[in-house]
Amino acid sequence: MAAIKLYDFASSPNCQRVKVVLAEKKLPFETVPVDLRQGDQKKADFLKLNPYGKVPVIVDGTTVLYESCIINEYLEEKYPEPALMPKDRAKRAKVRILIDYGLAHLDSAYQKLRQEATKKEPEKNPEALESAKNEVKGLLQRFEREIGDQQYLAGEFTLADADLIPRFLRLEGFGVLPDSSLPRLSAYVQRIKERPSVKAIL
Ligand SMILES: N[C@@H](CCC(=O)N[C@@H](CS)C(=O)NCC(=O)O)C(=O)O
Repeated sequence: MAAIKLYDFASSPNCQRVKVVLAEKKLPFETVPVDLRQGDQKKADFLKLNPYGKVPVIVDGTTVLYESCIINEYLEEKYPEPALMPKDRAKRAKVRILIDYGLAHLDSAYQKLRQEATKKEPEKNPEALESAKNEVKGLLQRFEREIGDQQYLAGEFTLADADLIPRFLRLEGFGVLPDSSLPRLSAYVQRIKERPSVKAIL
């Protein structure tokens, strides 16, 4: 079986979530670097693979796919062992709700925070940054409740953990996590960082 090709930019969170799943499933893959700073993702050859002009893209035999969460669903279906989705249909739906919450529902607050956190000095605005952090922390309470006394977001390690860990790592970088108002989520992020699949993207 030819190795899966991953068109990758090392620090891209969207690529990282695919790398976590490839590693969890121990699937051999080769990375094809795409230099986003040079605009490689907008070149004609790359646009043939992904008309959106973004990474990640995977090529698995004759299958070419983009959109990181969709790639991960494909990998789960095609390479079902070890399973990263629950057997129960309703629980699988719940995993997808968590992913949607963390990536889509939380996104506008996350983007606001990212904008504030990455401003350079004289534009920096400490009040606006604090307020953006607090808004995200409020939304993260959902995960605090979901984790409860479980190890991972949906009990066992699932696609929810793989898909959301790059975002939680960014939130650490922005100083939102760890936080005393989010003790379970903070401990969870430390715990998940011990998994070899996550260590590999740190
Ligand atoms: N929804 C897409 C987003 C992909 C995405 O935004 N990739 C970024 C890197 S993290 C990218 O390629 N940006 C380059 C650009 O937009 O030109 C996914 O989940 O794969």
